[in-house]
Parts: sequence; C-alpha cells; structure tokens
Amino acid sequence: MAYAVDGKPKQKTFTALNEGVNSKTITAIDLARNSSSQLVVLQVDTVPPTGSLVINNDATYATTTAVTLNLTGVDTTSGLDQMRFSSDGGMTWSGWETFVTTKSLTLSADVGTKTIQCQLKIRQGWFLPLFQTRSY
Ligand SMILES: [Ca+2]
Repeated sequence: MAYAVDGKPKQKTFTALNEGVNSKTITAIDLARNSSSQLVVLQVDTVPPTGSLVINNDATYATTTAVTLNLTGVDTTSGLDQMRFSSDGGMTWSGWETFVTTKSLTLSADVGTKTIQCQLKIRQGWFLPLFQTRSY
C-alpha cells in the first residue's frame, strides 16, 4: 500500500491477507503524540473465475454463420464483470461487454474449423480464457 507522510511517499507491505475483504486501521502518531487513524479496505482475489462455453448446444457442425453461445461463469470473491470474444485465434477481440449467459455471434463466411475464444473479466481485472472449436 502506498501513502504519504508530509508529502513524502511511503510504502507498507501487508502479509497474510485473507481472500476477500481485509480491513486495516492505519494510525499515525506525531512527536507531540497527536494521533489520526484511517480505515483502509483491501480486496484480495487470488482465485481466477471459472466458467464454460458451449456453441450451438454442442452441435458438431454449425450450418449458418450465426451461432449461439451458452456461457457460465462464477467468481465468488469479486463477481464476474465483463466478457469478450475472438474467432480468429485471439488476433482481434470484440469489445468488453457485460457478462450474460446467452450470446449471439456471427462467424466469418469461409468454410472450415472455427475456434471461438471467450475471456471473462472480474471486477478486479483477472482474466479467464475459455476456448471451444466447432467445424463450419
Ligand atoms: Ca476470484
């Protein structure tokens, strides 16, 4: 944690923090024994989210470029925030959008095996990559 005393930058390292919310009270005491306290809340999230991705209810082939994705995702500490998709091996990604369990996606029109990648983001910024491949 970074802070300043009389404008001078300082740093304090906390160890053995618990998963989830940690509350610490920082007390500063000057030479005249005047004190001031500040409550600091630190959120720790070391467990990545879990999730799954299913394309067209697990059909072996997609017969149109429009596919439906069914998604699950859980993050018990921070909660899921957003998702995004790539269908070109991760070269380009859709914009981040609010996580939902059903998503429509349009694939490129060329025939072949497509891989849809999904990334889930929690409120603290962790990513979970999910992959599924389907022939088209
Ligand atoms: Ca987590």
